[in-house]
Amino acid sequence: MAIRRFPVSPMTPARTTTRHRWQAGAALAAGALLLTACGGSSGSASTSATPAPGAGTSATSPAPAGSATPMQAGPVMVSDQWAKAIPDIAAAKMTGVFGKLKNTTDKPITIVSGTNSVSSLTELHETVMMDGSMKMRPVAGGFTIEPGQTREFKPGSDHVMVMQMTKPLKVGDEVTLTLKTKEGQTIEFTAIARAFTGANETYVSHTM
Ligand SMILES: [Cu+2]
Repeated sequence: MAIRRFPVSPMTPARTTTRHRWQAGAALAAGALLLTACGGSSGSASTSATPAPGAGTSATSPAPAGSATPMQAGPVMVSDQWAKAIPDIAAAKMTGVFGKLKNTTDKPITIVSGTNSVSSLTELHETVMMDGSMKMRPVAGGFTIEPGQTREFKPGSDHVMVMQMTKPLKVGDEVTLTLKTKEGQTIEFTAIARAFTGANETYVSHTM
């Protein structure tokens, strides 16, 4: 199994080309690093006790102006979209993009792939409990959104992972995602990078 702990670095460059199964919760520091790297992991209380930073209006992670303007993008209405700023890619060459996607069509859609404007690799990730800790991994089969339903992408849960970054993503920088559905639709929207420091503290405390 490709599972390891990472007391210092969340990921080596070599692993970014395959997958990352991270062991969150090993230590407070490890959890903080994980969030720095990926913006998405959680402890066992992920769905019940963790606030939703993606909501965009929480006190701990206020949205920069203009970062969460709802917009129609193909078959979905996108709202509260944001990306986690990565000021130092020496520690992490990836980040998460989050937001709420509402299927405004009358048919189910399944997001199966994507590209982004700041790196060469985009993955669709889920966060799952495995062997007693939370790990992120590419989701099998994509993300399905039923007609009229909203799927929220947020830290500690489903998210879009921007990988193999070659330069920092500073607060206020933009990431444009172009997602493709199994049905052939395109969902393109831009998320603005937000500092996630304050929310991290709350988040890690729940994680641990
Ligand atoms: Cu991820």
